[in-house]
Amino acid sequence: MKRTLVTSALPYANGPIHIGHLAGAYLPADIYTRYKRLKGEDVIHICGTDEHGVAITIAAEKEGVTPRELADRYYEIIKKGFEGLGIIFDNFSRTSKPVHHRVSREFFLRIYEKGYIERKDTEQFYCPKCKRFLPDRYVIGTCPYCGNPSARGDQCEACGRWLEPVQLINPRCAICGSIPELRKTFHYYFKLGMLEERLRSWLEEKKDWKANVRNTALSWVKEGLQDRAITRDLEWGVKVPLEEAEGKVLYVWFDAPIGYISSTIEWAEMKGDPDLWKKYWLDPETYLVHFIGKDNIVFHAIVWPAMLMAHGDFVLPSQIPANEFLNLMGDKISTSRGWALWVHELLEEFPPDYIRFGIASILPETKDADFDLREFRVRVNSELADNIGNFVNRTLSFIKNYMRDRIPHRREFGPQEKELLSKIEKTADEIAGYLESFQMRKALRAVLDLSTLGNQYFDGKKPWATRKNDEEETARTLYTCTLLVKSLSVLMEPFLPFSAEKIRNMLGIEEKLSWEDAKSTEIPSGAPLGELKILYRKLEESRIEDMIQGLIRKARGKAPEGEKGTEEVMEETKKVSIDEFRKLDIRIGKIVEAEKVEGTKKLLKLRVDMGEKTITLVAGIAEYYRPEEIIGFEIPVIYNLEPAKIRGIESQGMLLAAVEDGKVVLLSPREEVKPGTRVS
Ligand code: B3M
Ligand code: ZN
Repeated sequence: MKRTLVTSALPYANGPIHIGHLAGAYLPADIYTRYKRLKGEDVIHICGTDEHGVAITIAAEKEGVTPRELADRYYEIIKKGFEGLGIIFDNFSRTSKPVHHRVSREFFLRIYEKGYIERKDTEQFYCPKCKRFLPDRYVIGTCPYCGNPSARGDQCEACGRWLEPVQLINPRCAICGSIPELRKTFHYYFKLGMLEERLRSWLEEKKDWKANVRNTALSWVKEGLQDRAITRDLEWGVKVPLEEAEGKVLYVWFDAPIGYISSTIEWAEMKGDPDLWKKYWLDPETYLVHFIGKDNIVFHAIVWPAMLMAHGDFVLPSQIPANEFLNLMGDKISTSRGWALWVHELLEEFPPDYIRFGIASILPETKDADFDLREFRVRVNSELADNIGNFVNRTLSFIKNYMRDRIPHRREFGPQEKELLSKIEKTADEIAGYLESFQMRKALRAVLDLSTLGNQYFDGKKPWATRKNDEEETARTLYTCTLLVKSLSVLMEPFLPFSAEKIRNMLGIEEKLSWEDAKSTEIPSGAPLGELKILYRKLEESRIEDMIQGLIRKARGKAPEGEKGTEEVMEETKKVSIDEFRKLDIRIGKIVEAEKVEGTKKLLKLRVDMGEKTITLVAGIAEYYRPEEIIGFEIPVIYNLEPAKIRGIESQGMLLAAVEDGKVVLLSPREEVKPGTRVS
């Protein structure tokens, strides 16, 4: 039987998980694993937190805690978030655990002994003020490739390139801002060049990979692979297992992927069968699938396979279905700007299946996607509530109300039933095919289409009419609908596990169903239904609008550099004193220029004459007003608001407008006044 080892990228334990992370790796990985499990295949899903490296130490320094304290805190938050969403791991480990340190050191030693690692003298930045070496993100400067002035020493966020700190132009210490000096040190280099040929032909063969992943990796290999330092002068991390290397730890991108192995080993130990991990990692028949976001492609498709090749014992990845990025409301997700939806917060707003559904239906599988809360609401209401929810609830309530609450007995199927049943069978295979090839969106679409067919069948058969004079026909209809309800509960389970279980409870099915059960034409006839519950409630517009306003307020409350941490803006509307109100400097301004903000659907950039000067505002009104029609409008502006960077543009105030059911309506004085006139 096919054996599958699924991994999801190990999240850094330096903050909670947001929807971008979910869309990149965790949700598709969970959908895939759940599907394999329903198929009855041997599959495990392995993950854990990535707790080393400069991403952790910098965050810890900023919060004034130790790296361990930081990691302890976020490990719990991240783990709880996944649990709340029903993302199931067979093991969710931590790279700070002894087992991981041991396995990483053994890995290093093995490839060191095989000659793939070389010690080299080198120069490295050292901050004379902080009195320490500055690896990776401890240095910021200008990217030598694209000119981004705030590139980090390990990677440039603007152009995506993997950098060495010494490549930066104008380097500065990220902590104190001093100009660092170069000091002599030595490091251990992984001789990637030795594996270049092997990597290239291995990648060439991966014709079944997603094009973006294979092309990116191949083009990088073709540029030629340089030796890379895989150690750092740092306290926090996996100690280099060589006596001469006192004070050095492994580079986080060297030890982190080894976490996939150490987490599997820990899992086997916890199961009381310490050798169990071997059948996953040592048997070449294992199908190893790494779910990641696209920023991790080079490490998973080049460096990690090279490490595995150098080591020699372990299986190589079979698939790396990397997803593209997810944006939020037309703008890039940015934790430092506060522009993100966090899992733990979303779970307070919505049932987990709503969140899973909202993201699964727009997964960035082939290109970047956008999570828009308004579209999310429409989709939940029309697809979950009006389509699946409606079909399940109308079927089961009919049985409850008119069929003595018992699942009807099977009758001979007519042509319509046969057609529907063959459609169910075909769709189940189709969905399986989509899931096998990582096309989760299409798979979900097919589930929804099947439910649409169910609704059409129900409408066409009119059981509410036939029940008055044709018991036979009514039973046939409801038997068939119930079959489809059961099938849906199986086919939707990878996406909507909580509702799938609810449905089975309503059907009174206690045993675990398998993928094949989606196609069977058997249901527990004569059995009473469980307690009926509304499957999905519609989302109200006002709730979504409140969330959007909260998001905007939060992003505004953030310092542009995000230095302040995640302080929450008070959300509840409290009474304000007259003094508090007077702090607001509201004035009338006149719009003199307006243009769309490139790459967004909702934003306009305005130049507003305030009398004494002209200021720039970024406003989310592009869906309601065309730039040319608002020139000359007079609008109230909060004039003394802390400026905020929106899409790289400094917005120097905020316009006030009426928001009616989500629609923005601009306000103006009844008669024209001079620009700069105060509102009080
Ligand atoms: N922690 C990077 C990230 O969170 C990294 C992934 C490691 S996977 C082995 O983007
Ligand atoms: Zn760059």
